[in-house]
Amino acid sequence: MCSSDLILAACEITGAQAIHPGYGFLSENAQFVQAVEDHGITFIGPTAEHIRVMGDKITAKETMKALGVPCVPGSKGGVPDLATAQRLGEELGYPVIVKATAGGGGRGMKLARNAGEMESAFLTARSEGKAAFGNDEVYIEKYLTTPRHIEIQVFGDGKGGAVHLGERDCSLQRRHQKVLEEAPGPAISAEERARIGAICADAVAKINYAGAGTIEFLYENGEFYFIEMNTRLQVEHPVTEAVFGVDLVREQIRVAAGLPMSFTQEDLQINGHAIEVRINAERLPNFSPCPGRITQYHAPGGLGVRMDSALYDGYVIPPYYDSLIAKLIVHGRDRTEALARLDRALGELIVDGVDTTVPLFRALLGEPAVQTGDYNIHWLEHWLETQMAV
Ligand code: MV4
Repeated sequence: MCSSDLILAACEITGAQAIHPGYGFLSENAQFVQAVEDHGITFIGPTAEHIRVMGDKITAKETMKALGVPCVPGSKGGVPDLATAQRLGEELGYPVIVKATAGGGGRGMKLARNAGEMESAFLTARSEGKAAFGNDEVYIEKYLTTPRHIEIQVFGDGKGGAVHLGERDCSLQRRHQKVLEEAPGPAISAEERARIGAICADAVAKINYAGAGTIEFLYENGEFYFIEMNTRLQVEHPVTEAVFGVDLVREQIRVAAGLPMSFTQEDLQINGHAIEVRINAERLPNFSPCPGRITQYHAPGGLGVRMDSALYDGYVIPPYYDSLIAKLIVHGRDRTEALARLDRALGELIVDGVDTTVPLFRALLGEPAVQTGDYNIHWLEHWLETQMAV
């Protein structure tokens, strides 16, 4: 039996009425959700159909565009052959990026900086899509050179009602793994937030979306460009919970139970600033996984400090999963206060026995670009390269 069959069997044996999928494994698996639906069990999240539409990046983009969401200029749907790809490259102007429709999160993407690179980018994206996802369909977009990654949190009641809970700036990434996330975005004004937030809430309301969702954008020169939608609650949702003072998991369960959301758009006001750092059991500078036994653990605390972790003295981090072992979320009246709390909380934290990414965050807090929020999606990888050189 596969894991989804085992989970359905467990529901039958225990009489569980609903499944909360978390944010990994099966949370965006349309087949699993279809099986849950077919068994008359409630999936705490969107329908299998919504997951399917957003899982295919071409249909996701077409859907969002039709709903009035601003998208990256690019091909209309899939690109069938190299000649079409080359024509699009000329039309859009290089650089362009070729993306596998079944990819996402950075997988199956190839950059073509000029016409000479198109053939290899097109063929590689197509064969990677085929090999990794069994789908060789690709699409092409204008490549944005120095954007931020800004994602809008949305929440739908499944009956045509929806709200947005502002944005998170998740630009600090390494190899498509987020390292630090914050809300609100340091570069986003209240007017921009209200405008793009309303567009997103309106879009998911029109498709009767149920539960938590994240609409991902690249943000450059004051413009938002849709790239993907995640149909799950995300790892970094606590920064949104902190600044809006809401429990998103509670809302997910309410909506799944057929209850209304416990707030309206007007109720949702941003209070202060929140930052999350992902503490991974990894050895710097290569970020190689570092599983093993925790010999000493002490969590930070106090006002505005949330430590989401299952660690304890003696806990053994297994080597089978990803290396995220804790999320430290700090909240302050403003960004400066949140940064100060982060610094203090990292100083209190003790995780002994394995290497962690804590020293990375201590170093990052000393960087002017981090202190001012003046970074983009490439800043961290550039910075790490300069650090290696010292
Ligand atoms: C892009 C892009 C530039 N232009 N699309 C990477 C992950 C996937 N979600 C989309 N990604 C990108 N798409 C266009 N048209 C640059 C990236 C990208 C990126 C995006 C967000 C955060 C970090 C990133 C790191 C490298 C590339």
